[in-house]
Amino acid sequence: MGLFDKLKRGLEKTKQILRTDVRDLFRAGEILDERVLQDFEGRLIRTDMGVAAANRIMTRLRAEHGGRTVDVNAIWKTVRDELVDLLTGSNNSLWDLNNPLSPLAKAESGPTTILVAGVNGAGKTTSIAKIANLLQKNGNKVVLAAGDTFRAAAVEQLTMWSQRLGCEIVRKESGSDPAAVAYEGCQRAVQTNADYVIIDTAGRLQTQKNLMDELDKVRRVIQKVIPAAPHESLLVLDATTGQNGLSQAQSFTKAVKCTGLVLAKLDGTARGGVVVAIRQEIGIPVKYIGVGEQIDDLELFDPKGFVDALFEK
Ligand SMILES: Nc1nc2c(ncn2[C@@H]2O[C@H](COP(=O)(O)OP(=O)(O)O)[C@@H](O)[C@H]2O)c(=O)[nH]1
Ligand SMILES: [Mg+2]
Repeated sequence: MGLFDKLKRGLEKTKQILRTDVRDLFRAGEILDERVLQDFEGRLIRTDMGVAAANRIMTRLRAEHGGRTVDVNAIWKTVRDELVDLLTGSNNSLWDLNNPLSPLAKAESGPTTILVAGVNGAGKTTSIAKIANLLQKNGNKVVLAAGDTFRAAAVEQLTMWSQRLGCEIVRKESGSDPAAVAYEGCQRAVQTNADYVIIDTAGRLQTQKNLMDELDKVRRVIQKVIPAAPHESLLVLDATTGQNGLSQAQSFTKAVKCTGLVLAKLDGTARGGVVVAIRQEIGIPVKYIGVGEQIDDLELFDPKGFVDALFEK
């Protein structure tokens, strides 16, 4: 099964609401009145796109089609266009879809540092392995730093990935200071002329102040080795947690600065529409999506491709 098929499966429920439930709503030749529009809004919200996104779509629909004779194709085009705009965000300078590394910031010189955070089980360590794989496939040398020192199993998990990838890993015994591991990871990356260093961290909740402070400490300490670090600060979200994960992510990004999202497990949810809600309500670009447990199951997020998949039969 190809990556695109996996994504499509993850969108099944959302697609079903959009296609089946809405099919009879707009009748060609009738006048598009407020009753139909409100009915449509309710269905949009049920796709997990969230209220804010649904509102934006409705505003545009009203302006462009309200009170006029229904042209079903034109209505769908408006919905699709608005969805693409929503997912692209305000800065239209989206990355180059032909270059899977283009969403990632790059250091002017020396190793680029990527710090990865999120709640427990979100998919951080797996996503790190996938990103490292992507970087290596594109000719980069990568060092991993096993900064989740909270659980021994986490260090083992990342070590196993590093062996499969054939890249260096910096690790310490569990219970060590994660900032120290991150520091050494950066040092090692500089010493070995690595292109990237990716720092894993233990799962944490935005409400755990000491753990959020710990993330700040990691940032401060790595800046002693690489002043502009972290160049990229990725928040990994579990797509299967839907709207719950959303509010959690909102507070998380308020507590620590994030430059991008990785939305993991999009293959495991039937409600992929949540991507729209996440983009709209968190205001940070979704850079990659995880569509499986294997090393290649990572895709560059493509708003237009995503919307096409949503409306494809
Ligand atoms: N189906 C699926 N499973 C994933 C994906 N990403 C991670 N996982 C699984 O989710 C579980 C937790 O992942 P892990 O990377 O250990 O999460 P962490 O605690 O945030 O580091 C593991 O069983 C992973 O295999 C994904 O994109 N799709
Ligand atoms: Mg982990």
